[in-house]
Amino acid sequence: MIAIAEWMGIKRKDPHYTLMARRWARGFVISVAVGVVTGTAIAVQLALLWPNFMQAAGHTIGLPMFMETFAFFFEAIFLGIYLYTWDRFKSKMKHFLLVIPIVIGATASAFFITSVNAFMNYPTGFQIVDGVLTDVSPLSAMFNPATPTKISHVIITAYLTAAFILGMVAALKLLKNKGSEYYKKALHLNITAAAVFAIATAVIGDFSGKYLHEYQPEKLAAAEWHFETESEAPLILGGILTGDNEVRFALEIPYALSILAGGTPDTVVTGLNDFDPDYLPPLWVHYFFDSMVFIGMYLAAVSILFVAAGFKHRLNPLRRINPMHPLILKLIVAGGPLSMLAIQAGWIFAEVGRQPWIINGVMTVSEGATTSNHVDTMLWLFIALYTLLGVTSVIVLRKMFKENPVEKEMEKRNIPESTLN
Ligand code: HEB
Repeated sequence: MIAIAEWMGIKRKDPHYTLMARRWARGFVISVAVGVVTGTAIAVQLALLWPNFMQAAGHTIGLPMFMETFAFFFEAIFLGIYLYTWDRFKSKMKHFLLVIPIVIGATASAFFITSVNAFMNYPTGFQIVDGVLTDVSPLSAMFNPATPTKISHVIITAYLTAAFILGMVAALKLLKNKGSEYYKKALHLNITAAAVFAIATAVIGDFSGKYLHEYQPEKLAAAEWHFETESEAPLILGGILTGDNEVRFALEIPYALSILAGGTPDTVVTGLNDFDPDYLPPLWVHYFFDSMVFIGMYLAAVSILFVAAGFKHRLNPLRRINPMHPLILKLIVAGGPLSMLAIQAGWIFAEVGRQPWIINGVMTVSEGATTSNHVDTMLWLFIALYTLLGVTSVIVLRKMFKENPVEKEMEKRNIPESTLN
């Protein structure tokens, strides 16, 4: 979003967009800094809590893990240069070029680290001889069947969330101060981007479903409480499961599970009854899958409504809706926290849905974990660390933007409140 805003500022010669890029970049620095600390915490966790996992899989996934660190440094170095060279170039385009490596670095970071998670879900690129992983091919471990859908779903939903968070801020400001042109443009830019990302999310989410059908059918069956192997399988939304595996109070969308799995209603979806009951994930993942999909639909509906209402063509049935109506603004505000919840729900579904495995079919979570007696101490320490980080980042971000509001910064930089002629 920073890159798009800076680009718009140059193309439209509109200092409002340039100011957005400046301000968002400052907030971004804080989240990158938090990312450094949590990234280090994860490295410590991997070594201390998952020694057997790291020993078994370290050779196979060492490459993307190292590449992730490399991508991070790439991003961080250019972010430093970017921040300090705003007014140093005669041509604004030159400064814009510096944001490209930041986008590449941040996205590559997500790419590499998610490929490690893809490997845990569908491990390839090695042989097991006497219980030891040998004949390692790091590249085929990295590019396993889970990689394409996982990486694209993670990256696009991260973009979607960023656009909604920034859109939420703009909508909140507009609810207070209806006239602000800066925030109207910020809202428009973010929610238009969000509509594009939301459609892409739905398309890729559909591919993720097809991936599960082919490679992790037990995860899909658990998500959908699908017990009998059959075609024309319905998608089950919400509901509760009774003691004898009867689904109650759910909304059923006929054929939708078969279509999600294979694209046609006659796709046969394997049911839970046909898997080894010792290796099935807990069935409560259903709620997490549902929440994610529901939020995905919500975000798509709200952002598409906003964009559609903006087209004033006489054939557009939504043209009479004011996209800046307080109700629409409030729906957008809700989209901010909801998108974050969807990310959490998606991860909980993907990870718990792989249980009891840490490396699918190769090593269980209990085999991968440490046998040390101090896991509970570690838990408290990490909770303390994450709480501290969470609280400080909120304080720092609030202070940063409260002390230097848009109006003040526009005055300081001689940017007019309106740039529309
Ligand atoms: Fe999601 C995950 C689908 C939306 C975030 N997803 C996921 C999965 C699936 C899906 C199937 C699993 C995969 C695996 O495991 O491999 N989604 C989906 C759909 C939808 C969605 C269909 C609707 C559109 N998501 C969504 C949203 C979000 C998300 C909205 C946010 C914002 N997800 C997610 C995550 C995850 C998921 C983060 C984890 C990772 C992976 O990929 O796995």
